[in-house]
Amino acid sequence: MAHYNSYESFKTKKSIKKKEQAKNKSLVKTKDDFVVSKSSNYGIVLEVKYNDIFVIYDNEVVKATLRKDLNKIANQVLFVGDKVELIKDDDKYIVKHLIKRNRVLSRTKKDSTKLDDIGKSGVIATNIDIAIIVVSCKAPPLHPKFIDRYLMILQNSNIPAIICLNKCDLKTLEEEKILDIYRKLNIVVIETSTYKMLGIDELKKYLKGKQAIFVGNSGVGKSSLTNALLSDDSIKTGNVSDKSKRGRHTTTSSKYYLWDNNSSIIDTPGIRSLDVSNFNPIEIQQYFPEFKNSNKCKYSDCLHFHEPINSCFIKQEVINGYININRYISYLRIMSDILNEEYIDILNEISKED
Ligand SMILES: Nc1nc2c(ncn2[C@@H]2O[C@H](COP(=O)(O)OP(=O)(O)O)[C@@H](O)[C@H]2O)c(=O)[nH]1
Ligand SMILES: [Mg+2]
Ligand SMILES: [Zn+2]
Repeated sequence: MAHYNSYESFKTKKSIKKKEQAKNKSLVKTKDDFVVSKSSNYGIVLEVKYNDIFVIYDNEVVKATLRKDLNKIANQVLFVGDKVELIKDDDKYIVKHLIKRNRVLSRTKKDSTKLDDIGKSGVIATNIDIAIIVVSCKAPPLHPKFIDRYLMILQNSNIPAIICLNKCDLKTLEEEKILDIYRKLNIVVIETSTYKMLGIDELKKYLKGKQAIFVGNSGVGKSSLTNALLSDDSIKTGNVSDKSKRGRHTTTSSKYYLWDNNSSIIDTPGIRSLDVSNFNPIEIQQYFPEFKNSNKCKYSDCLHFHEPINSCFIKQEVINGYININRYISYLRIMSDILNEEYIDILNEISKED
């Protein structure tokens, strides 16, 4: 059966990956006493530039370095949003301890709460209370596939997420239709325009008192929204280059801003690819709540992929319109990335039945 073959090849890929991970692990081994479970006196990492760590501490930004005996490069060990304990040595600040992290956002699925697991796993930021998936109208255009991958990665890291459609001054019926899919899944969708200052107060309501992060492709308006929250023009925003309609890189590393008491926002650079290849194929459906009837498929391990239509209840629900076709296409794309198999034939077969 096709789905068994796929699963076997997935397992082989996974064992190669495990070996690579083991290699990375040994690279970043740190002293056991570096991570502590709590501390009442800590600062928050705003930015890490190679070995310079910028920390907001006692209401001011200080520059610190990593404890010498760790013998590590700071940007491999610490990330924006981390809570750190500092000591002062000859007027210089030194990071002595890292406080155990919560809800780590990284480009790939990984247990990055363990320091030694991090390596090159692509940690974006830590201790995130809420993530705002920012998308935009027109430039760059709105594609559900980005939203769906972010939702998966975020849910996997236990980070609550909302969707923010920016550039709503350019909104058409097309965007409305896509957003409806998510509203029906009970995901909060808000609309903003930094040009017309629309929706900013609503956005603030969701972010107040939280350590929040903007994620999304470059050019959607994350830095503009950050500016709007800060109510001054301290960050420079770039223009989308008209030729390609793709965003230009304007923020090169994640940055942390306090915009109100206890309310902070992390602005991230455009993240081109989210790697979902570490996910197990059978678990992907748990990130698609509308696949709730998958127990009605003939095979209990049905991946709703290459299985015949008459044995797969999910495919029938797609054909009957109970499951949105765009969401199913997202699902197929993700599965195709994980299993390294084409999905176009599956779509063709389904559209014949339609
Ligand atoms: N039409 C429109 N353009 C916007 C809006 N917000 C930002 N932009 C433009 O979108 C481009 C990218 O914005 P930027 O904040 O740098 O995006 P980032 O890459 O996600 O940080 C800039 O040219 C902004 O002027 C908006 O609400 N409406
Ligand atoms: Mg930016
Ligand atoms: Zn199925």
